[in-house]
Parts: sequence; structure tokens; C-alpha cells
Amino acid sequence: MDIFNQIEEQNQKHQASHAFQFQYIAELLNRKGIDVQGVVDKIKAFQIAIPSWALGTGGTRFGRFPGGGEPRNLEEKIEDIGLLHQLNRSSDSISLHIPWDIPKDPIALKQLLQANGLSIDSVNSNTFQDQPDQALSYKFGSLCHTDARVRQQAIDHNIACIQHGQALDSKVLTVWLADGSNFPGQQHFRRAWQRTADSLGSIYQAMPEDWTMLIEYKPYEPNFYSMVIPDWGTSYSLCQHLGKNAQVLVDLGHHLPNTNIEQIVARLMHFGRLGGFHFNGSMYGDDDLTTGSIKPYQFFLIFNELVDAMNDPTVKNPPLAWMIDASHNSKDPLEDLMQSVQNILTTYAKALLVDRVVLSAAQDNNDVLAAEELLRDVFATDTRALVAEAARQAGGAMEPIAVFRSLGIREKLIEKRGQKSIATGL
Ligand code: AFD
Ligand code: MN
Ligand code: MN
Repeated sequence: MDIFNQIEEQNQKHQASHAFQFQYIAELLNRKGIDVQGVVDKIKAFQIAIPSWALGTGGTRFGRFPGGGEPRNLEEKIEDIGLLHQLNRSSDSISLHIPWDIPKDPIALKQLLQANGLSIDSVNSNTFQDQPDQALSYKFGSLCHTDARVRQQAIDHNIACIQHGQALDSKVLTVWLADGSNFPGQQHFRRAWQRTADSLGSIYQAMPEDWTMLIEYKPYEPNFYSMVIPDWGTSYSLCQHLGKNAQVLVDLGHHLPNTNIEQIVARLMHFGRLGGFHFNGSMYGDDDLTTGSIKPYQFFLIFNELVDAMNDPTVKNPPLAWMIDASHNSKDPLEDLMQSVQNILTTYAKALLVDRVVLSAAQDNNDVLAAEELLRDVFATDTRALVAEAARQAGGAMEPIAVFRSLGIREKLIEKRGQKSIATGL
């Protein structure tokens, strides 16, 4: 049986209980004067890019435990994401990482993308690993390096990434740097910032007018003393230095515990400088867990700020590039991605239900309890039936993981690609 029929059949199986649950939430929202189909339409329109490096099992510091059937090349990665998109109708693009995904035949790839209903989201550069054919080492940094020749090599790599992206109609370059220092005194902080800014400037100059550069920050790496771009402030300062086509990228896992991420996204959108978003979940730091798995309330508060700013016509922030950035060490990567997408959509749906007029009034009147209770009430609302309805209307599966399992997709991938195939990535 093909996947389309299987989706139909599974949806039929769930239809009775879905209709019951959807009717209940629709009635509840109607009473509050919310346009239910309008919410469903917004959920349908929300698309989340999948990174090519999240289709295989992530490595731990001590080893890698692949589950089998991982994509062996870019074509197979596209097939995997095409499948995801067919199931959930919410993952219509793919982010590439160079040199892991150098497109060998862009024309054929574009056809494959089209056949799968996909496009290329962003192109990510990699100057955090030395490649075998590389002349100079990034041991002491890349764009921040003290040696101009190393910086030039890293600049050239980023420009090559832009060219690969152009061949596939991408318009976004994402830069994440592992540059930093391991010990106090090792690096001159001000000069390291300046060298990084100058190097990014050269890349920015080489970028086509209609491209965006996303600059990702991260507070630490294991064994580190300092990162050159540790926080949103540094990322923002670099964007200011570069120009209007540079934007800050927020990765949910790149904050120290208890950081108020919702406030960060609100600030950045207020400044018109939030360009993109990497979804994942984290307990301690850059854990790259399933989105929404650890701190669902915080995740909702973040989405609440995003939606608030997206709905506010006075906010001049460009549309955001949404992407999952996760690592799957113990779950099937495709199942984990589907779980993440579901969690993102149910949380987005909640944020859409916030009555912003009432919330603003409570805030202006300093009615602390009313403001907080309004958010808590929405957070407690079960939005799963709204997301299932969006999937159903879009021709996707109301229970995508159930379809994935009942079709034995992983087993078939293992049969085709082998138990020991390993996808490129970290
Ligand atoms: C690393 C970083 C960051 C980045 C990814 C891809 O932590 O999240 O987005 O590599 O470059 O995992
Ligand atoms: Mn990231
Ligand atoms: Mn990360």
C-alpha cells in the first residue's frame, strides 16, 4: 500500500475521536470569539525546515549508536524529508551543511526537491572542523584567527557556501562559529571581535543583495573558556556592523540555564533583528533534545512573544526562518523530528489563542494575576485537535508517527540502505 492510501486509512481510523475532540475545542474557541478556521489555516501555513544533519543519529562524546537506514547521500536526505513532509505537510524545506552536503548535480537535485515538494532553506558553513583537503587548521579559530591566511580560507569557504546555495535557489547563509579560547589570557577579546567582524564583512560583501546572513550565538563549548560570539548581544553587534541583511539566529539550546529566552526574542524582534530560529529542547545547555520535551511552558512563553511581535504591524522584523536543530542519540531520527514538529505546532497554536487585547489591558493596568492567568489558561488548552485538523485539511496524517510505524518505514530503509549506513553530520 502506498503512503497516500495509508495516510487516508489511518486518518479514517482516527476520524471519530478526532471529530469529537475537534468539535469540543472549536466550540470552546467559538465561545471566546476566536476564528477557528483562521487558526487552522495559520497552522497549515507554518513550515519548519529540517537540517540535513538531523537525519542520522547524533554522536555522543563516547560513541555513536546508529539505528540503521540512515541516508547515505544528499539525495537520500531529500527523500527522508520528502517523506516527513508527506506525513505532516509542515516540513517543506531542508537546510544544508557544507561540506557535508556539497551538491554534485544541482539541476538533478532541484528536480528531486521539486518532486518532493521541497526547497532549500539555508546553507550552513562549517569552519569548526578541519577537512582532510584543507591547507590551514582551525585549531585556533577561523574567522577570528590571528593569521590572515586562515581567516581568508574561512572567508573563501563561506563564499563557496553561498555559491552552492545559489545553484539551489537558497537565499540564506547561516554562520555558526566555534571560535573562542580555552584558557584565560589566550585571546585578546577586542581584537578577536574586530577580526571576526572584518571577516564577516568580506563574506557579507560577497553575498547577493537578496540574501540574508544569519549569525548564531552560543555561550560555550566543552573545554572552552570563551566564545567569540557567546550571546545575542554580540551577534546583534555584528549584525549592526554588517548591515540590514544580517540577522541574529536564536538556537533554543544556546543559553545558560534559566536565561529568559522569551525576553531575548522580544527584544530582537523589537529591533527588527531576529532572522531565524533553531528549535530544540535542552535541560543543561546545548542538549539538542526533542523540541518541547523539557520545558514546555517556557517554550510557550517564547512562542507567545514571537506571535505577539509577528501580529504587531509596528514591528518591522523580516519573516523568520524556522528550523529544527536537534540531535537524536536514542530515538529514531525521523520519529524524533515528527515529535518535534508536532510540539512546535501545538505550541504555536496555543500562542495564536492568546487574547492580545485583554492581555495588553491587564499589563497596562498592572493586573499581574489577570495577565499571568490568561497565559496559563491558554497554556493549559489542549491544541492537538487543531493541529490534527490542519494536517487532515492539508492532506497529511493526523497521527504521522503511527503511519510511519504501521508502514514499517524504518525497516524498509534499513533493508535498502543497510544497518550500518551513517549520515554525515556531527
Ligand atoms: C552545532 C552548533 C549549532 C549549529 C550546528 C550546525 O551547536 O547549533 O547550528 O552546529 O552548524 O551543533
Ligand atoms: Mn543551531
Ligand atoms: Mn547547537
